[in-house]
Amino acid sequence: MSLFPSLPLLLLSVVAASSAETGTCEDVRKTCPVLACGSPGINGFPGKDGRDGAKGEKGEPGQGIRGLQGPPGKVGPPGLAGSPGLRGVPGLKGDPGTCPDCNSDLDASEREALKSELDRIKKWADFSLGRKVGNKIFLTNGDKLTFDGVKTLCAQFQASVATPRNAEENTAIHNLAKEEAFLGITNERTEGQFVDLTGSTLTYTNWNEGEPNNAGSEEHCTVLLKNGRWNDIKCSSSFLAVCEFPA
Ligand code: FUC
Ligand code: CA
Repeated sequence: MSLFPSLPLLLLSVVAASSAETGTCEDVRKTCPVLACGSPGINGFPGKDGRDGAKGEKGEPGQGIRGLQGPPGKVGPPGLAGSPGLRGVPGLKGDPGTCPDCNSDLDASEREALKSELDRIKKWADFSLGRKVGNKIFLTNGDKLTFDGVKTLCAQFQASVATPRNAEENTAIHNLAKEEAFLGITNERTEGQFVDLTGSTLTYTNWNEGEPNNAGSEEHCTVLLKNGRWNDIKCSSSFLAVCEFPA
């Protein structure tokens, strides 16, 4: 059993002691002066905790050393698109346009006059150049170019690289060309199969003895030799440019 009395018993003894001090002893003393009072009882236990007090005022800032600055935060989301810029300055005036049908305002007699003028100029050119064969005319400007260079040059004049379709055309080119000239014949697409520049199989050939031999495995173009026969040759070499025009 505990050495201490139970709580109700303890409270009872405190009340009894207090009552004895405030009332009964004085009363006794008045009526009985010879009777001595007892000593005061012991203090009771502290009461229960009171309610929380009102919140105090904010304290002074602390005195500790300021910490290091932290790393930057994450990148925020992109902002909204801005408003359109100012209108640019107007561009320069363009070149005059072409209009193939714009001569339609010529009357019939004017068109007839132009046509006959053109025919006379063509006859003059044929007579002067003397290289017309069938419906073709072969021309050179004397340039020596790579095969791609010859193709580009001829295309600039709505012409194509000279391509003899028969002995007569071959002779016409031979008479015109005083040096070895590229012909419009290659096997760039399929080794061993020479074709014209439209990709069509040749119906006329005039290879020199032992040609085409694809020397060095890099001869995919064709030149007209000084003897009038053909040799396969490197396309990157430069030879005379001869173009053929419809006449
Ligand atoms: C012959 C030709 C070649 C080249 C070389 C110099 O071998 O077949 O194409 O012209 O001579
Ligand atoms: Ca060859």
